[in-house]
Amino acid sequence: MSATPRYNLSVFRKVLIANRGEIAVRVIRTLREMGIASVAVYSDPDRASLHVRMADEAAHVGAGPSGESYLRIDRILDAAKRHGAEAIHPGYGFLSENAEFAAACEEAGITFIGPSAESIRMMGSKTAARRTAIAAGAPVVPGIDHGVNVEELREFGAKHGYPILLKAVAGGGGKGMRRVDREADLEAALRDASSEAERAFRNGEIYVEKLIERGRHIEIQVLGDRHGSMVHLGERECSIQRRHQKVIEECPSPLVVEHPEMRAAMGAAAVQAAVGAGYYNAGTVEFLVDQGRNFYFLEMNTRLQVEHPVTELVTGLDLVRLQLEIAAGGRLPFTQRDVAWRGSAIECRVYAEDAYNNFLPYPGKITRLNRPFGPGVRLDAGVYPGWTVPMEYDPLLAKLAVWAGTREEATERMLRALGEYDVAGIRTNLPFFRQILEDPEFRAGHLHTGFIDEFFRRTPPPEAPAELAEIAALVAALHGNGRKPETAAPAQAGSKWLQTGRSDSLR
Ligand code: MV4
Repeated sequence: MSATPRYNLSVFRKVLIANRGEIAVRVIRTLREMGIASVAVYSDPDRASLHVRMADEAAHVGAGPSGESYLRIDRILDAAKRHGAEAIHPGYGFLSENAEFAAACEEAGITFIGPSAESIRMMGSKTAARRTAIAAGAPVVPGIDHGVNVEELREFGAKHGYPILLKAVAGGGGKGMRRVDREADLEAALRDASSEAERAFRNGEIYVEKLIERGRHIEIQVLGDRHGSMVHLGERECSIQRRHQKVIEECPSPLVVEHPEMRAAMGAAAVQAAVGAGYYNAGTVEFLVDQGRNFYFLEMNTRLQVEHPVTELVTGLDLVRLQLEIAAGGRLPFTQRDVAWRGSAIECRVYAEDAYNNFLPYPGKITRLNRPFGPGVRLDAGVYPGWTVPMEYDPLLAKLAVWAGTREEATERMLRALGEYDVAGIRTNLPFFRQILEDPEFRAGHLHTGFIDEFFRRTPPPEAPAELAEIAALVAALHGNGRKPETAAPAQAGSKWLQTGRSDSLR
């Protein structure tokens, strides 16, 4: 008896995932649904990781530090060849936005599941991206589209006024950014930004934009095939970030719900910018929206994003499946008119970090894990009970996403799911989400890039869990100071909580 033939014999038979953790698991799941064999790669500390257990095959690619494993182009390609993979999905992070890697894949006759090396390279230069957006007719923040010196900065400040924002040409994700409020601070700020950029990207070039305060970070998902079709899949609101790490994302944006015409306007601008870059596969165009609801192109991410599940929940599409079909030369199976948005989705990024101690990474062994299930709950996780979260990598454990008919219902559903979520052995940022979701400003949809800062200033620290209170009581008893156990731990957490808020962002 032969197995039932799968529909998509024209896609790939075997795909290697050049990543780890929850995103590798995410990709493996779609590969399995499509009847495509999966090859995981792993480093020494990832030998027993979930993605390795779930894949059909696995290849060891080196030691713990990513520079010796997940960033080794030669070893990844070698693994793909040895295992007979026809294509590589890069996930996010690691080699996903490395033009050299995309080129090396194609050179080796292996399909890179993403855009061309040329598109990656172009968008990797934030000034080239600005020029492309301008040429395509997308609005950009007033700025200078090339690396600048202090004289050019002075001139820009005098012409446009302060505050201004220095940014790294090779940057992205907030590294090498400096807010400047007055001309007297320019020289030192340029020096700092440039040396930070040099260290992070080995490129110290800096450009400048007018700073938009309390803007909203709203991004548009785009999807293009290699036959010239491009659509947008609507927006994600990502304004809730701390230290340029997104914490909560949602679709739709509460602002777009109030002003529905914004979706088509931002969508059209994103599609124009992507078409202008000769883009194909999945990509994300980031916009900043000011208080007058003007939107400006910021940059384009040439990969699948961490927060893609909220778009999937609301559009009903599988972005990884579409990425695979497009990479295999397929046409987009729908047009812009067919894309529909239904309900509301929210995602929380669950990290192994101590919400009571300045969000310090807190890896270790997961001794107990009870996960949320039920209506409208989606959990993209890369962990299992008994597994030790390694300290070498980003401590993202899981993405908890919920879908419901409205934002209010989604918020209640998230709170319910968070209540079911129980992790022991390590610390997580789960208590922090409960507080944000109960925050009146969050509930009202009043989101902006300064949200977390202001939240820390107006919100008392979360109640420390019972264990912490018990330890505090024990310590208090040992010292015989007669302090009330209930107040000891939260009071201590309180100082760290506020300290976190103070050091955060650009407002
Ligand atoms: C900005 C900005 C305000 N004005 N550019 C952050 C990362 C990168 N993608 C671009 N980012 C920003 N660029 C101008 N001209 C605000 C952000 C920004 C941000 C700044 C501080 C704290 C949190 C933020 C979250 C999203 C975007």
